[in-house]
Amino acid sequence: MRISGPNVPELARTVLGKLPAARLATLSVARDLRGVSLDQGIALYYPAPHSYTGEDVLEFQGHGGIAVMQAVLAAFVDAGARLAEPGEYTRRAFFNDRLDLAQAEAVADLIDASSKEAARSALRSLSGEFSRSIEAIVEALVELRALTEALLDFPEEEVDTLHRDDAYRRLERVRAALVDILAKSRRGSLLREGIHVVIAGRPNVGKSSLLNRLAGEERAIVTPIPGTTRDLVREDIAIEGVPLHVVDTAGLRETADEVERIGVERAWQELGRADVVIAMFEANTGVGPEDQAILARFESELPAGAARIEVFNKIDLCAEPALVGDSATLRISAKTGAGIDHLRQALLAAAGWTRGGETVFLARERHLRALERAASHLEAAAQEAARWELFAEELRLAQQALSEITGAFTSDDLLGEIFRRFCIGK
Ligand SMILES: Nc1nc2c(ncn2[C@@H]2O[C@H](COP(=O)(O)OP(=O)(O)O)[C@@H](O)[C@H]2O)c(=O)[nH]1
Ligand SMILES: [Mg+2]
Repeated sequence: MRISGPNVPELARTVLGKLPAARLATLSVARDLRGVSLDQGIALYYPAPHSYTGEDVLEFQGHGGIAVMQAVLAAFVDAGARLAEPGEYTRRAFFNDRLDLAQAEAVADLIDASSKEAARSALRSLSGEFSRSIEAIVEALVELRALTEALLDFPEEEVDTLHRDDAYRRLERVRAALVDILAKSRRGSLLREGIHVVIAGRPNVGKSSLLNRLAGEERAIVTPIPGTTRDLVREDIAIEGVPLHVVDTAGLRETADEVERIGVERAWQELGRADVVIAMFEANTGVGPEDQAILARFESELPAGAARIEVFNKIDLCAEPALVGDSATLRISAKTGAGIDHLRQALLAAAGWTRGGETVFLARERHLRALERAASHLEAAAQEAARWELFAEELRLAQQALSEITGAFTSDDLLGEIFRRFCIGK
């Protein structure tokens, strides 16, 4: 249980009988207002400002169990405390300057992390590494703006080339730094959001078998009967810590069967939202006319940025299965598992994930948009040769976009939105 605010000393005296010494684990008994013992546990007192929220904080560790916990909670509430709202501790930490906004978001991301890699990136943001690299750019921008203000005071003819060159050199450095952060953030956002992978192809090529193989369990029904899969089957898997949302679809074909027809429609809808499409064929028959028709329709139905991986399945039925891992097209057997590791790597590569221990920032969509906006303002500034007013304005807008990330410049609506998504007690 965690309590924060100026009344903490008084609440501790009422419920625990005493205020524990600062930061010293203290065996305490919690009692209700009538003096009935409820639980015995460890109390910890963190006087302001050296606490998570920056206020006086008391933590009580009881034995657990819902009834006991609720009784102790009720005792604190009877003594004058109120229940916390979702994310309220972190919100107070933000308003008391214990954390900036990107760090506050990292708290939620750390709790929600679905893999070790995502957790590590969230912790990096929480420690302030992401914020510091943003701040560094903001500082460089502030210097550049000051320099530009000085240039504004002179008529263009009198601005010496030395100053002008200096301004452009600085701008280029800031742009390069921003490009670097953006790349790290885009990669990191894959860890947070995951990749939407859709398996598609004509009936019976082995799509459901592949989903099961990737999932490591029998998720979708597999039979030799074409048209077995009629609805979407979704499965979340992780490759090297990157979450993949894999969707198996009904085989794409014209059909008179009403249920199957709806399934095929859903498959096309799902394809329209894919990050990566696995286009599946049979290795022993190759790309036939039905496959050609599907490929042709891909051109108009797949989203512009979607990556496509062509996979030939059932190589165990082929004469020369040795061709596994051939670079251009992937040859696999969903049945034996041959080539599946290559496919896993291809999926990560198609999504833009690069292997290795490099730094990535577990950026949110919000951060990416702000970074992209800043980048486009800097781009615009670079186009403004010698119109210093416009140059200065673009720099100002870029700085503003970046400041939204750390919360130096953020609307109340956005703050409400961010903290509402926390769980209670964080
Ligand atoms: N020999 C062989 N058979 C496969 C392979 N993958 C799938 N099959 C078989 O092909 C048939 C159709 O598979 P299924 O996964 O249901 O295909 P879907 O219609 O594309 O989902 C089933 O009988 C599977 O056992 C493979 O790699 N090798
Ligand atoms: Mg199927």
